[in-house]
Amino acid sequence: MNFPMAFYDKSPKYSKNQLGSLHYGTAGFRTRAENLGHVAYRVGIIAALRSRVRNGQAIGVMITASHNPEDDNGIKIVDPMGEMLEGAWETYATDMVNTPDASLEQFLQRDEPKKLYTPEISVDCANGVGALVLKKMIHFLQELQSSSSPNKKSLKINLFNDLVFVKDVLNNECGADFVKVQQKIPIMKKKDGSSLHVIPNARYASVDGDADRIIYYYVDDSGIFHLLDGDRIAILVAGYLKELIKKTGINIQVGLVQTAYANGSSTKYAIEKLNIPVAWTLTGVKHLHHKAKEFDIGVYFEANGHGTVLFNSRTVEHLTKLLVDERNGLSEDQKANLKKLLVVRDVINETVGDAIADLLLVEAILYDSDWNIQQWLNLYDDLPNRQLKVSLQDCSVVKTEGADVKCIAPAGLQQKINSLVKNYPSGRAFIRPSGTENFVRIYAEADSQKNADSLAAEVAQAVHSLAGSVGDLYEHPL
Ligand code: NG1
Ligand code: ZN
Repeated sequence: MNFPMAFYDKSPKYSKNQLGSLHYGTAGFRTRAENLGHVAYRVGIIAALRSRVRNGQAIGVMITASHNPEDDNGIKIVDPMGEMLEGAWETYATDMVNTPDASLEQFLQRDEPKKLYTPEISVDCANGVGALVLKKMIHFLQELQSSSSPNKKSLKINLFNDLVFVKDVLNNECGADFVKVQQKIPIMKKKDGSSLHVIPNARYASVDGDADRIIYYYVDDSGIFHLLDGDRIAILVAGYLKELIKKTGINIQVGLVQTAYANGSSTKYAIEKLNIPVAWTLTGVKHLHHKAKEFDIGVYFEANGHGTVLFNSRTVEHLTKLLVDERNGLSEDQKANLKKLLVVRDVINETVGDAIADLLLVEAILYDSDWNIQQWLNLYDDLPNRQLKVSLQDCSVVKTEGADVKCIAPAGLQQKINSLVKNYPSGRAFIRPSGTENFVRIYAEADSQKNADSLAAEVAQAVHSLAGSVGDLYEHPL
């Protein structure tokens, strides 16, 4: 017997009324309460199936008249994080509820909607050392797969750009920095030199040459490239942790640390939607790392994909003690979530700069949430942005303060930037001398790509004329 059939009950008390069809909408199934009997029974089945797909997490069923008269009612299904049911399941629910009694048995033999998460990812190794470690990991995962049940699929990792011992290919048109800054897919070479074709909607990640940064991306059905950078990883991780903590019922604070390069939409999402405090520091992971220690759990990622999660030692001690304390008063559900929280700490590498640990954490979160990459992207829309770099005679003439957002020298430059930014809706721009290259970096964001490009070019022009530039007006990074 398949799983849905375990809930099949022919008894007449669940029989369907014949009053036309119902549709699963925003309020779930809505109609007069007296007609919802069979719906309540079938929604129970759907919730059980959904729970199985979400790896046994609790699914909510809400019955409410909301603001309507008492006899008008609705039944709604709620996902583990309080989210609304997603599209494929709404259709499945509608179909099940409208199936005549005589065909219900047959309907339940059908497959319920598939999981959204697929345990497969392709990784661009930037032809760097990450490929060597990832190969070992692939071997380990294959062993794990052969020793576990065939129903449990361990993560399949496909590598490309893994020519570790070939000259002149490291970070060349590939790797995390290339993809982040150019906002396009890298070249995709296999070992034998042949090129791979990008698979629409499949999950890709790029690490950089020394595998301390990682970013994700995919190409949709229309061939449009979508980037999920360090800010997105930070939001995914912080949101997941926040939800786990809520489910444990324990009072722990998660904080996010960002730099001025963080996309404005990610900051807004963290503060307004996740209700997480955000601290800003100077660019460079040492600054972020230091700041992250101030939170019980500090999540930090630079937009370029460099980051990690830090668990304060007092917090870890507190959580570990709670878990073993038999009189902790926690329910089984709270304990399970507490264990998950500690597992996150095991997966992540608290020493910054481990793109592979970051990859495992992202995959674990997507798996546990049953999200595909599109759902992750749908959390918020990035503000279009542009980075440029300007070559100066002497970069040290440019001085900034306040987490790089204010330029205090040369005189008049910040005022000029302010006056340019004002002309662009959602505009923001800043400059800072690079700590790793002899350039001044320009960052601009605005409501459209055209505006972000134009604002960045105007700021570059201002730097050029006020700070003593040599060479071209500006260059695109790389
Ligand atoms: P500089 O060159 O100082 O911008 C770059 C990155 C930093 C950091 C360091 C070290 C950007 C804009 N800057 O520094 O975030 O990762 O390299 O790798 O990505
Ligand atoms: Zn690196």
